[in-house]
Amino acid sequence: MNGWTGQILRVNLTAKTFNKESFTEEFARKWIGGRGFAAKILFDELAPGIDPLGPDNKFIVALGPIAGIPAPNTGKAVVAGKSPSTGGYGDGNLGTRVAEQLRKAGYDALIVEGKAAGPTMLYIEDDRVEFLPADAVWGKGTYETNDWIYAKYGKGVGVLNIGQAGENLVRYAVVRSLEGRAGGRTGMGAVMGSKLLKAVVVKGTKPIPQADPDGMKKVGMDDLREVHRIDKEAGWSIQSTNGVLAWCNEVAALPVRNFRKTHHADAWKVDGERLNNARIATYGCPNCTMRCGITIHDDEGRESELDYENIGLLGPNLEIFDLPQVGSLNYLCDDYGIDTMSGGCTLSFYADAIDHGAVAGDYGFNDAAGSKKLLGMIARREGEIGNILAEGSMRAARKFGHGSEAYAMQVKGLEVAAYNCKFIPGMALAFGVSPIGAHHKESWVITFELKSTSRESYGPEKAQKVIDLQRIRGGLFEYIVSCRFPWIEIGWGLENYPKYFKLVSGLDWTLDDFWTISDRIYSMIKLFWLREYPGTDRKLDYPPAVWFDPANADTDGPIAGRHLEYDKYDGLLQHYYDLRGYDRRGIPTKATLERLGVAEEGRAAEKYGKLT
Ligand code: PTT
Ligand code: SF4
Repeated sequence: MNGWTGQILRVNLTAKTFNKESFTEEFARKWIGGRGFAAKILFDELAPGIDPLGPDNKFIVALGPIAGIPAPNTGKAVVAGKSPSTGGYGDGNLGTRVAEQLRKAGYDALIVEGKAAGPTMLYIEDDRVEFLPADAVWGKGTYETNDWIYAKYGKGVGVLNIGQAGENLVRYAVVRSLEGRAGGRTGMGAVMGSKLLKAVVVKGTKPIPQADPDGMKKVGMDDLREVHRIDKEAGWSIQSTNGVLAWCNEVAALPVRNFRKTHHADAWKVDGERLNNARIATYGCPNCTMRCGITIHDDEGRESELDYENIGLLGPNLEIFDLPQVGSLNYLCDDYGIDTMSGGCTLSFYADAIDHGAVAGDYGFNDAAGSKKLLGMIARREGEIGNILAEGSMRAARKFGHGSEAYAMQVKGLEVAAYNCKFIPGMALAFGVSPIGAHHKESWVITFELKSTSRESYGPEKAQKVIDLQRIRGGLFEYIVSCRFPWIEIGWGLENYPKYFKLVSGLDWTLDDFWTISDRIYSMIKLFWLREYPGTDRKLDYPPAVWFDPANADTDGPIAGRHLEYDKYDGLLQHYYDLRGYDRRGIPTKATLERLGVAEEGRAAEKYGKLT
């Protein structure tokens, strides 16, 4: 089957067995790969209500038709499972050699089931699968684990591994790869840990089936060079993702002091220019010619690779404006395998809760030493507070009480990315309706909102833009599986992706064909949530309450006195539902499901909430 290997590898850790399963062309065309495959498999195979940290959950690695093919930025993989942080569908996307190696081994996806009897490393080489003891690195960080694996197999293999946070079931533990990369902030590291799966190592030697391999090779190599040229000309990778920090500060969108403030006079100390000046090395994912991993020496002299999200949430949001100190917090998150974003938001929530008298504690903002100590306690679930914070801000708030849930910066249990939406309605909607919790990956509508339309508006144009971006970002790039940065950051045209798709699969599709796939996947993920949260309603799609609170409005700067308004937000949410064909509870209607080819899944979910 050109474009797909046509095989999924299913591994059972309890029984130490594995099967190679074929899928049909119809399945491939309907779900394409990556998030599409993962969501469909999880919907079909997980009984609603299972414990995400129990053996019934599944850990999935899913690739798409262009993943691993030499072409712009295709060294990416989706990791997915039922999320321990949200209890809904969860996934993440990370740069890794697994993308290429798993496909060369002959698989478009890996499904890991059950629970091992002891710490295990899964080794996959083409048709061979080995269940190897990982006791030597259980309890170790991801850097040491990576080195241990590389020493055994060399650096060419694909590796996914977890640190102490995943082992100890921290609900926002990530999966790590290639030393600088991390993914699955919805807790996919904890899903691995719950299965006693320390690492997955993959080596493949077979060709990836393609309709026109010579054509793909030529176009792919030419385009890699062209992307490199455009990036050099545009200069994006000089500051990479952190180029946005100064702008966020200027437009009052920076998270400062647990999102209480939106800008800070010291923000420049951790901006893109300072980051570039401190650069000691640059890392990138496989098949990438616009490498964005800017690495600096942290306060302890270790190498730490920093992105905007990591800096925003471990820096200004904790009122730490010292780049090497932020680097240290980031290094610890990487080594323990803690999501920098949820980790940063959970720490800032704790400091805020102490400030507001919800809990007593010896911690506060601008406390780098205390933050380092707490990250270690979280990773080990040490002491009462380490254990509470390992649960994330939503569950910690429920424990602390005193109204603290209002300023736990999360949606559906996943902490908010580094965009302070105190007065940015469209971006607040993007967080609210993201299918995995408050992640910016689905729809980064903020630049459209602040540059092309009115910030004040709660109009349908914003809801439409959120949908357009979801189709591209949470859709196309997550199921064809490649990095979206060439498109979003340097303007690499979307029309290139149907072109690559045709070269590998032989199918001549338009972008509109892809948008139908995106809408299908979003609708099915909504059904996944409905089954987990029976009787679900629109309140699940609301951003944190503090953004609506007049008492929390800025006292100075560009949005002084402004805040989100409930009625207007609710109207914006309704525009979104109407445009998507969802009912007032945010559930796709029967007609929508029928149109998108997911009526059968709708019937399977119907007993958890009547469809209209
Ligand atoms: C992503 C989230 C992000 S999004 C960042 S920085 W970003 C944080 N990175 C972390 C990290 O590092 N270490 C750590 N311990 N925790 C971390 N948590 C945070 O995780 C990432 C890049 C980036 S950098 C982004 S936006 C883009 N994301 C893409 C995406 O989601 N899909 C896609 N098709 N292409 C993308 N390209 C870009 O990739 P999650 P990565 Mg990560 C060290 O996965 O769960 O979605 O969380 O993927 O390979 O590290 O690259 O300013
Ligand atoms: Fe990886 Fe950055 Fe390249 Fe994307 S642009 S593939 S995140 S190195």
